[in-house]
Amino acid sequence: MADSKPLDRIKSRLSPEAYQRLAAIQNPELHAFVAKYVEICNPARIFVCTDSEEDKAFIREEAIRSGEERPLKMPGHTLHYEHYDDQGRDKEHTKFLLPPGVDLGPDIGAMDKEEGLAEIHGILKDIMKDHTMYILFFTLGPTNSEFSIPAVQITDSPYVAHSEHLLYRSGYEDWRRLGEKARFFRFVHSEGELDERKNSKNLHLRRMYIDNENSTVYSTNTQYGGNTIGLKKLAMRLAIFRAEKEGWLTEHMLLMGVHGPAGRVTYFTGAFPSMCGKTSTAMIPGETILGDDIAYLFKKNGRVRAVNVEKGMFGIIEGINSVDDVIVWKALHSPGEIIFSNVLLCEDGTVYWNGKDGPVPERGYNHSGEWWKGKKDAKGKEIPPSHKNARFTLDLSLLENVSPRLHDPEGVEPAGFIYGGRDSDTWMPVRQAFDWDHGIITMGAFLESETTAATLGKEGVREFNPMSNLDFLSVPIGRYVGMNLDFGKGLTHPPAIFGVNYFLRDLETGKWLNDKTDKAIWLKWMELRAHGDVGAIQTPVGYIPKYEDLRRLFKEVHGKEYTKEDYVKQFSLRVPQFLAKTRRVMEIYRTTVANTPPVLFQVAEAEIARLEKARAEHGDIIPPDKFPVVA
Ligand code: OXD
Ligand code: MN
Repeated sequence: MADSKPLDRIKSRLSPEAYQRLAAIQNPELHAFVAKYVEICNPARIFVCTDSEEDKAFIREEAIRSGEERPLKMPGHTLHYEHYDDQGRDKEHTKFLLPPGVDLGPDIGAMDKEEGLAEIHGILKDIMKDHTMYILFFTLGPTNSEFSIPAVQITDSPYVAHSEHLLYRSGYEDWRRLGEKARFFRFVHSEGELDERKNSKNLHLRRMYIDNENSTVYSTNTQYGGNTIGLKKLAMRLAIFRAEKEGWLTEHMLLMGVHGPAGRVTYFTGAFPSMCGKTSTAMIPGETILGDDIAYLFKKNGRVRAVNVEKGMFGIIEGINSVDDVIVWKALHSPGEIIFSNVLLCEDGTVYWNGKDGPVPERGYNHSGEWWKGKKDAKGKEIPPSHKNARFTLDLSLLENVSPRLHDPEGVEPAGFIYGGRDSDTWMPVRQAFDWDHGIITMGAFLESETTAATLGKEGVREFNPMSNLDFLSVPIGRYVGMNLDFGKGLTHPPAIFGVNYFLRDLETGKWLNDKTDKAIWLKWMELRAHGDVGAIQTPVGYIPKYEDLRRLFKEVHGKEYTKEDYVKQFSLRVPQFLAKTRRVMEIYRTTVANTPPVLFQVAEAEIARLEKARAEHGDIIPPDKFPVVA
């Protein structure tokens, strides 16, 4: 920017306090950015937020005063709605703005940068003329940590600002400390014009445009968190881009402590596509949570360090009940700051969501307006009480299983990485890779999952989703797989890699083969394996548990009898399915992915050869006892 004093350009629009707050951060690039978007968006008022409780309270009050949230009976609880057609991530209109000559491949939405910038700046012009602009400062990752990234969010939605206070660490003081050194991410969001229900109404102008080179993301005419909360899925794309340049990883991963024998706590990360068990795994009773969505992974002195980018949870509420989700259930029924979105408001002032304990109410109010049992939408489809992608937003400190290491600036060292998708017919419930490359390739890079309501579009379609991260990739897939493979090099203590599947069905009856709570057992087994405390069975696709170890764990953890019959059904190797999957995904890498590391094909071919050999010896479906036990 030619102007050396950008703050002075907008001084007349700022209160003395707001001016002072911006000036106290000595970062000319920040000042130029803020001035530019004040001039373009032309807000009616500007609020610059610090880390103080008073400022956070102001944002909360604004959310209610504006009508974007309404208070519920329980102290601290509020309710928010989005437009009926604005209930998930809009993949179609989420695009990278690419300079000429840059290509991210056919799976990643992109457009010409100049064209995209012109379009988005046109949309942003005067968009805040009736709104307050909130300017917020955060750190992605713990404050005062070498692993964290500073971020600034401009938004005119107090709901978005409020959500970010629950989900991210306030970073105004960190920004002041860093001054010019802050290599920051920046986000500009406007919900645009609102209808009488305070919902974005110009959905035809819903856009999420990502400019990697300038670490900037624009989001317009939408309110759904996955499209608007800049620090969540939008920042993730910027972080992947930066991570590639610097040799670290940004992953769609939970982070948790699994409690082993004699008080041992072992840390795990876990990558699952949206709505495939990531949050419920991180919330398993008896274990501790550090995060349920996004982790940064670094190498330091030959070891992996992991931090949760967030400090809160934007969780899916559907199906949460008092039996399966004891800890969240308790938090959702206690006073504390929680935003519920797109659930049913009942006549008695409480909320109801699909799958909650108790009878379905006869009527109420939800994302479709007045609601009654049997109500249909414009397409004739019955509207459930709450949206399938309805959410709750809270600070992890409201959960009794929060880890004391959550804010550790050094992060934690994971002993295992877990990859899992929604797979009805192939993967067994849990298995361990032979080594780093085998795990990254056959469990991470070959992950497929059936689509869910977290994104707009058809559900239940099997999709290729490497590391559960496809929706957020900002570098071409082949290079991203390469980053993951390279990350393992030079590690003195590489994490063990596991693949899990909570969604396996019986081949004949189509029935689920596992209970929701079985995942607690797989975690305990992985914890023991990460320390070499139990042996395993070596199959062509990795190590699987021995029956007696699982039987003991089921008994100890759930007091449950685990039968050999169940074990054999769950852990038999389904050779035709594994072969088909391996070939299907190899074909994708061969035909649509540029620069796939050659080792991917070698490892997959070797797996195919092992599968073919096993089939020749034992047939299509091979029970575990046909394979050798190893230490
Ligand atoms: C999320 C998602 O909200 O992945 O975490 O959609
Ligand atoms: Mn997610």
